[in-house]
Amino acid sequence: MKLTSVELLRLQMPLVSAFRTSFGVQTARDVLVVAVHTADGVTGYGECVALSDPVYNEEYVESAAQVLERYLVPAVLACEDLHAAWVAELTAGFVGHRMAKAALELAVLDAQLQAAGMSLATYLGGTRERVDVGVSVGITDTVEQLIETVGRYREQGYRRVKLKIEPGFDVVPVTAVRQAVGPDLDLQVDGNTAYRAKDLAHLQKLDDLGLLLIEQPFEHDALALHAELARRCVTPICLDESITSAAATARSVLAGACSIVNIKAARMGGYLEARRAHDVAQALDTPVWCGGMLETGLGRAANLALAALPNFTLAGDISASARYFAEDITEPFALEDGRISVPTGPGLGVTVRTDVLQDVLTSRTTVRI
Ligand code: SMG
Ligand code: MG
Repeated sequence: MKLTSVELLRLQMPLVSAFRTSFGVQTARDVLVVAVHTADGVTGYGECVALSDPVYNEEYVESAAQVLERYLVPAVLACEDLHAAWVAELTAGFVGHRMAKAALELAVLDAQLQAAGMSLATYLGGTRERVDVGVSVGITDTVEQLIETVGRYREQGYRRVKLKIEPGFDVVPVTAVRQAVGPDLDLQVDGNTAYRAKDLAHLQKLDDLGLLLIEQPFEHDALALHAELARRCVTPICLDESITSAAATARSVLAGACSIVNIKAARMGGYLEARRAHDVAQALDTPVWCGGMLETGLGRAANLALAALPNFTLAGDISASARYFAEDITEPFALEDGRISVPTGPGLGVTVRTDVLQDVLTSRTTVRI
């Protein structure tokens, strides 16, 4: 495969409701989409999930756009016989910027699989037609609002709910939700690195609430601290921000820092590395689930394909399109009895709605050799 040009599209997409985490509030997504054009006339898409600011990890949308334009895209455009599996190698000389690399790799993978007539789920080794999904609920001003929001999502059919927590908004609201919903709803919490060693004893109080897991309370490199919490709790510890590669997956599990892994392909440089992380976790008898970054239908399609792999045994943060956007840039994904269908068409298996894209497009940069 030979690429003739690569476009970097910037989209401004308002969220249907504000999403507050321990690191900030998201009210809209400033999305970067990579579109690769091949000499054979195929266009492949990859969504870059970096946030507007470097608050989840060190990347942000401007940094991703810049490193793609200046370094990553030229490295790939120069290749006369490109294959998705080579994108990581061709860009390995540029340190970090995994979300930017993942978006480029996904666009190449989409083009390659469209040309081959194969779906991403089939290529990755997916074994399910529909996957269990959950919903991630942001921090609210009051406990009443939180209970009301959880109740609304439950009515929509979500059977697994993740509650965002932060110091000052944890044991009390989560206990109140557990009392309101009863023991049957699968509940989990996510601290997004907001806690420190002094909070160990306080976090242990979450252990009585029948949670599925406690996600990333401590900083990304605090493996020993997560291992200490794991020793003190019956509730499994799950890592998100720490999992930057398949090797980090093995390191974290073997250190006893987690017994469940949140797999986000973009955080580890792409869907091919995510598949390796899935395989490593499976070899270590560690279940995984698919994380989310408030993706559009493009990233959501790829996440559904990934979540079809056999060791994705827990519901992912892959909610219906309507939970995020009034209008998505692809056909929307709907919830069917707590699940979403995995796309079956070639590549990502979704179509970009050019009319919606035009409405939300804020800039377009074309990179040629
Ligand atoms: O895509 O439904 C979604 C959001 C899931 O909570 C979610 N993601 O730490 O797991 C996480 C967060 C990171 C993104 S917050 C803007
Ligand atoms: Mg998380």
